Amino acid sequence: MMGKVKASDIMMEVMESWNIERVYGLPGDSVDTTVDALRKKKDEIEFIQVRHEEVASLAAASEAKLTGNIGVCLSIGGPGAIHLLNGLYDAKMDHVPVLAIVGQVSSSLVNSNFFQEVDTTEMFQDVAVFNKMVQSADSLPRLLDEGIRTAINQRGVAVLTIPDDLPAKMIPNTYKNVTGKENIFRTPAIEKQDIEKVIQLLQEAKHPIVLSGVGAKNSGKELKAFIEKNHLPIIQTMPSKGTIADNHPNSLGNVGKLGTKPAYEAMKEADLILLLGTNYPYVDYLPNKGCRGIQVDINPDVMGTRFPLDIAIEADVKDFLEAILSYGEVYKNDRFLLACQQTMSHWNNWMEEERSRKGEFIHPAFLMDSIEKIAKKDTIFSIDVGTSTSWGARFLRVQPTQSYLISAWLGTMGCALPGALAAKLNYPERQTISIAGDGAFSMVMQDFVTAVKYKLPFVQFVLNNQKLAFIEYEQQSAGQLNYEIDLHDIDYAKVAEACGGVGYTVRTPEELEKLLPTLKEVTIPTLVNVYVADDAPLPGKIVWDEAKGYGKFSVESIVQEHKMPTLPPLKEIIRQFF
Ligand SMILES: Cc1ncc(C[n+]2csc(CCOP(=O)(O)OP(=O)(O)O)c2C)c(N)n1
Ligand SMILES: [Mg+2]
Repeated sequence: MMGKVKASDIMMEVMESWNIERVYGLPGDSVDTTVDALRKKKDEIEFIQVRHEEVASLAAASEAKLTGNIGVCLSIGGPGAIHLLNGLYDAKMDHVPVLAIVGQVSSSLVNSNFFQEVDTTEMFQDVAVFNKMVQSADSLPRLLDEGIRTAINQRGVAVLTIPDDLPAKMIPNTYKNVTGKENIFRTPAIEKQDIEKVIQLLQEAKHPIVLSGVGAKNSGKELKAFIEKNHLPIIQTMPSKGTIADNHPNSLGNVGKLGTKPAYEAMKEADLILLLGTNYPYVDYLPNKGCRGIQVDINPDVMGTRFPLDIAIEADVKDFLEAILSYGEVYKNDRFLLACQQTMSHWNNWMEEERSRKGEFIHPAFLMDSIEKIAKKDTIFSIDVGTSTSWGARFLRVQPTQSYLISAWLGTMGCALPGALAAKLNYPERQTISIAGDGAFSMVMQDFVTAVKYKLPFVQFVLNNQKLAFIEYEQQSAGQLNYEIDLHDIDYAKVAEACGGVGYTVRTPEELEKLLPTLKEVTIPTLVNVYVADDAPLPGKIVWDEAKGYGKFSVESIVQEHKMPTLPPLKEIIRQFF
């Protein structure tokens, strides 16, 4: 006869069968039995205890972004479940799989307005692709397996709400995972005629450009070969930064408000755009009408949603690139690339001036330059939301061997520290550098102690400007008076020390430079409280409507102080080449 086992113990088996190595969470009443099962399995599945459940879900989302595996977080129902929401939205919006295991009051008390009873199924409705409350212990393993599978397949969030009494029940030991990742997820094959149509459009184009996104992240090698062989300029979306080295000769950097002027101009001059694994949303920065469009994406739902297409190919970008590469050099005209490279060299000269700006204060561009100096071949950068997003996007030249972690679509403050925790847990050997503003860091700073507790040595830079600078500029660009953007200062170095880590404070470029060698190899979580200069994060292309609202930072002062108009427009440069 088939034996009986505790439902919570089978849950662990299901998770193991999906190669889940770790759960981020905080124990509590409605998940006590599940936590007890995790305790028994602690050699196989690690429990990372956080101080705020939001950090658990953000770390789980970061783990999924970094590793490609599903991230898992766990919380009690009610207040803990509510805390999870932000990180779950981050996973949803950046299309990565995350499982949230959430407790609930006992089955007999569900729907009785009991203590801490929150209708989690209702609450998670918008965020989850799989969202079920378990009704019987017998169905627990099946639903857990289905949740994980759905989250991976749909690159989204699965929430499994489990009433308190169910995990302790004894159920028949009949669960078998017959699915397995490799068996069920297959990508569509590429049609030869589609590739030939792409080649034809490419050969008809004078100004072709590639915009690559997260869908191309796992095909850096093929993408590099494709753009090099065919003399194509490439622009990368911010979340895919580093797929092609930022300093690759064909790279025009990122596009958009935080992007480069050459990228903006190349978009406007393009007569063919290849969208590879991206659903880039800011249509104002995409090419003008009349430009032809080719999109390759594994998700047919996003085809043509941002830009009218001539060809849509449902495929993995890697398969597409391999297929087109088998035709060899299909585009021989390098004139547009040469023109783009010339504008880029002007831009890079300007960037160089910005990064070497050294004076009384630490300019954020100088800080990024310094961070680049201590970075290693395989560094993981975890970047927060605020002006640090702009400085990182603009000044950190990321390599394909490095990783660049951001909250791209939710854009939530407080994402960098959880990202760094996930980075060090998954890749203990890789150097990890987290960069956050003072506002963003203080949203999650209690979890610096989590890094200390689990011995996760990374460097946390806090860009201390005692304000919400990003919002200050936002208010100015909207022509509003600044209001409630100043932040009371905190001694962040002391915070780090209070947690058992190491804390430094630097106020001048010299102090920073002196500290750099120490930061190269850290064995204890280390925080650097950097008092930064009050610099505006300049857009690559100042759209007039936005610029005219600036008060303190008038267009003129931006242009004069940063010498922007010295950059000759691509339009003029193109004339030399055609
Ligand atoms: C959770 C959350 N709340 C509010 C915002 C809106 N927001 C975006 S950037 C920013 C200011 C960030 O300030 P800080 O971390 O100090 O960085 P700074 O811009 O000063 O460099 C705010 C409030 C957000 N993105 N996320
Ligand atoms: Mg700030």
